[in-house]
Amino acid sequence: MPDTAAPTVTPALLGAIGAVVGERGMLTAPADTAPYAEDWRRLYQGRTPAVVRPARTEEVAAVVRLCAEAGVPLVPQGGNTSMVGGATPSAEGDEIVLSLARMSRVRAIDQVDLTMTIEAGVPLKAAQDAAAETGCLLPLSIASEGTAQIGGVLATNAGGNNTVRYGNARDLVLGLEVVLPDGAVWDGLRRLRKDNTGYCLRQLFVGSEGTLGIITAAVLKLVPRPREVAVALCAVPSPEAALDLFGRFQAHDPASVHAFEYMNDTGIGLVLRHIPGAALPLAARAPHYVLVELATPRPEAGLRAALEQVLEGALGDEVVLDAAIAESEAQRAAIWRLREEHSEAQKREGASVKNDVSVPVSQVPSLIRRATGVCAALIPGVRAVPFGHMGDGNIHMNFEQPEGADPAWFLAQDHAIMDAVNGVVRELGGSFSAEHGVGKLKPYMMPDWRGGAELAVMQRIKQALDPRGIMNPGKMLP
Ligand code: 2HG
Ligand code: ZN
Repeated sequence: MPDTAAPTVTPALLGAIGAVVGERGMLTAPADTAPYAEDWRRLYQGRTPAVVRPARTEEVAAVVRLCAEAGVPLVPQGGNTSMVGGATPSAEGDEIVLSLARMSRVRAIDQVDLTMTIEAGVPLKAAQDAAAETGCLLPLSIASEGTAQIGGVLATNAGGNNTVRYGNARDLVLGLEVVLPDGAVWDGLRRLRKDNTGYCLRQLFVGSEGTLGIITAAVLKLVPRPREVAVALCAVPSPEAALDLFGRFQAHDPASVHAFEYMNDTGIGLVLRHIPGAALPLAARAPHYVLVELATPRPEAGLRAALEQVLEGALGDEVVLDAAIAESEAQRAAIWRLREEHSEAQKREGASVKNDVSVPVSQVPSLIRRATGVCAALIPGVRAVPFGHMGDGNIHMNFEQPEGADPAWFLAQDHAIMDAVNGVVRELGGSFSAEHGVGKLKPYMMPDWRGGAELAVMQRIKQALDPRGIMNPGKMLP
């Protein structure tokens, strides 16, 4: 065997890992490991000899130490909802998946400091619920929050619906606990609002997609829970009108704008077709839609009146064609469902190519129009399904296969579509990955977009922390 051959996973290694994590912590039967080896979009079919499920930080550290000694790669995995194959093992079957799912404790919540100390395997929704029970809000909300786990959310610097008000996952992290590629544990679980003591290591690991270490726990910022929430679904004539409406809400009170989401009628049509119970609370379909959520911790702040006032002005100026304001929690949830089920509806409709891109907020209408135009010219009949976080400039500039087309044929055009969209994004001063990360799907874009000094520094950091390249190989860096 040549020296360069990847180290194989031996029965002895699996035995040693099994002794650390116990029977409950180890899956080796192909039927059990298969769901962990495929990505959510089914773009990648990987294989793994074992899924290791440690329950404590010391167990993670011991497993990493064993793999480091053997030179065997590890793929850290949370809820396995990556859109870019960020947590999928390779097809060769020589990478061990390390699932954080059993590290699922909320260690502490401090209502005075407004912090939550939480383990990596807690699903985001469970973390939100735990915060809500103490009268606080964890202000991070993403469509996959029922499944996505805190570790993955941080490792990918997730964004989602509340970025317009509270920033990305990065902005919510005060401290981290990380198992490094040699098995050492960095305990950085500080909950300080100010701490200028050298390089900010936590921000190095946030967004590093498991390539530098394994996040095992974090201290997150909380905010007081909203006492008033108002949600509306608005029909608008154009993306430009949607941007105009955003400006009106920002001018009125930027602190109350919790979410400002854009959708078009193709996306809404797919949700109405594929998601049972989904219904449009408006008199008629429209070419474009906006979901706006206002929220405030102030009691009796008159949010509803503020929402009506802004909408009345916009209706008068024909910036809004029609609007439905939620009258109950159930109606709020139903409106949000129309937005959150876009990915699922796209999946049920057939093959789609996703472009998780960002541009300056002012450029969102140009992005939607121009990217739609270049892809329509490239693939006649392709269906543009742009949706997402208009308030922070992150649009999921997705394309659904033409009706009746062969899904495999369409997916084979993915690079052509992504490159066409990215050409527009670059001209508008944007980024090819806004919130989903680079994963396995997009490392080839890195030299073009981040080459030169920036990529060289990233590669030196990787080399310094993980010289044997065992942490999530093939992800993020080319
Ligand atoms: C969302 O905003 C997610 O719903 C998924 O980021 C986006 O499916 C997508 O492209
Ligand atoms: Zn999104």
